[in-house]
Amino acid sequence: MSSFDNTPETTGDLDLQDRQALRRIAGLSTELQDVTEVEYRQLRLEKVVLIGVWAEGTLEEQQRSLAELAQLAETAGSQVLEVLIQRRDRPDPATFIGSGKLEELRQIVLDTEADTVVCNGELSPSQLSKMEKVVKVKVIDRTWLILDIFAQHARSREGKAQVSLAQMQYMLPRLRGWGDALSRQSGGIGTRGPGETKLESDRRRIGKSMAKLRREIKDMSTARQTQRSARRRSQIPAVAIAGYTNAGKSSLLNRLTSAGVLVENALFATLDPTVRQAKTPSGREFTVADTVGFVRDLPHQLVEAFRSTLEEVSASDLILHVVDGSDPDPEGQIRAVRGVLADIEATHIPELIVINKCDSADPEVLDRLRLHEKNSIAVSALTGEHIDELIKLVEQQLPHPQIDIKAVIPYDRGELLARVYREGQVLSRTDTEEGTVVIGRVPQSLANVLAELTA
Ligand SMILES: Nc1nc2c(ncn2[C@@H]2O[C@H](COP(=O)(O)OP(=O)(O)OP(=O)(O)O)[C@@H](O)[C@H]2O)c(=O)[nH]1
Ligand SMILES: [Mg+2]
Repeated sequence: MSSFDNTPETTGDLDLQDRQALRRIAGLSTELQDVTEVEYRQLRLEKVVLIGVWAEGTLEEQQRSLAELAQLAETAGSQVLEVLIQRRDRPDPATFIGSGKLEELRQIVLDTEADTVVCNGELSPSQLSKMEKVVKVKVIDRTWLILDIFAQHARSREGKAQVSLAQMQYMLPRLRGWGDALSRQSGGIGTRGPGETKLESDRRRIGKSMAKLRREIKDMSTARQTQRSARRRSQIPAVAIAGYTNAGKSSLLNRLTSAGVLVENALFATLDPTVRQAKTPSGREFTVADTVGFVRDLPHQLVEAFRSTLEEVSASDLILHVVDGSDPDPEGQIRAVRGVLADIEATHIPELIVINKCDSADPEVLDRLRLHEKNSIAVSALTGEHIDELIKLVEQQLPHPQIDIKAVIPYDRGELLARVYREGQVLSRTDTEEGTVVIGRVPQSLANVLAELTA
């Protein structure tokens, strides 16, 4: 009997062991060698065994967490062969799972012919290398797995640079472990003397590459910043779509603006931000941005590296926080997303919870969510259900123009009247002999222009 707590009874309902059901994507691998000469550990994730330590929470939570790890592994292009949980008070500081269990893991790796073990957590370099010494195949952690998916999905120059930066940040403190593993592979060369020298030069090289990447990312984000400040000057409100990965953010952008952006049943399909123009039914302009999805314990290296991209969220006027209502743990999604929003200093921005996938969600779950989240609405980006109501809510919650005005706009200044409609709120309008008398509220910049007419 295996002393792992993963007898079929405990994980059977996870469906993870049903190998036939798992998708296999061949030929995907990290392609970042052009960015730096640093030797990346090539991740040709193919046949993997997942392992988690169940230290806290319920078994159900642990199973969900491993189910998500399996989804991440599949997204990275691997085939999940086996999922194991070890019950422990806490992960072993030396070897993650107990050292006795490592031998069992080795046996499972041999039996299944796995080539990689993925640990559910972020492991220290020494934990990883100690595990590798026993199981004798590559051992990676959840953080590196997510970084690998980002590397595969990065399309734009900016996205690629951001991912490289995050990967280097992850690697920098781990170079020693890496060096050991490499020298072990190359046949027992002493890890001290020459190893230290290589370590020093690797560190220096990575440090330099990181500085270069930071500069590049800064330059590349300038264009977007310029656009953003132009919008800000003209006071066009910015709405940002944020939320858990695969919640339906891109689908919602498409619904709201017919943007035609990529929608995929995959984690982290979107990495690059898309900003589109939209209009409220009464004609007020605003922009909507779709950007990278979040996940539980999103690697902090990624949050750091994607900071300029995430400014689409942290510099917005209203956040549409999309949550997948059909997920087994939507509240957990909301918590995880709010954690990242706090990291990027976006908690002061008004937040409207958009409970998506109402077409396939359990009505009781929808009721529960609506009860706890007062400012929320259940919609379906897929069928379009309740999207009109959502747009009305967005209109109500866009920042209101500040200045009360009463202006007489001459008939030959029609463009000004159009701006009042576009940028502000018209409360009343009367056509008189001198022109159109408008009472309303507008942003300061427009109020200044109108002041001359009012005088
Ligand atoms: N049933 C249902 N499925 C939906 C709905 N909205 C989106 N989906 C599906 O959910 C999956 C993810 O949709 P996306 O719009 O790509 O999700 P995303 O949040 O942009 O995902 P990432 O960019 O990967 O973080 C796709 O398979 C969509 O077809 C919905 O309202 N109902
Ligand atoms: Mg998307």
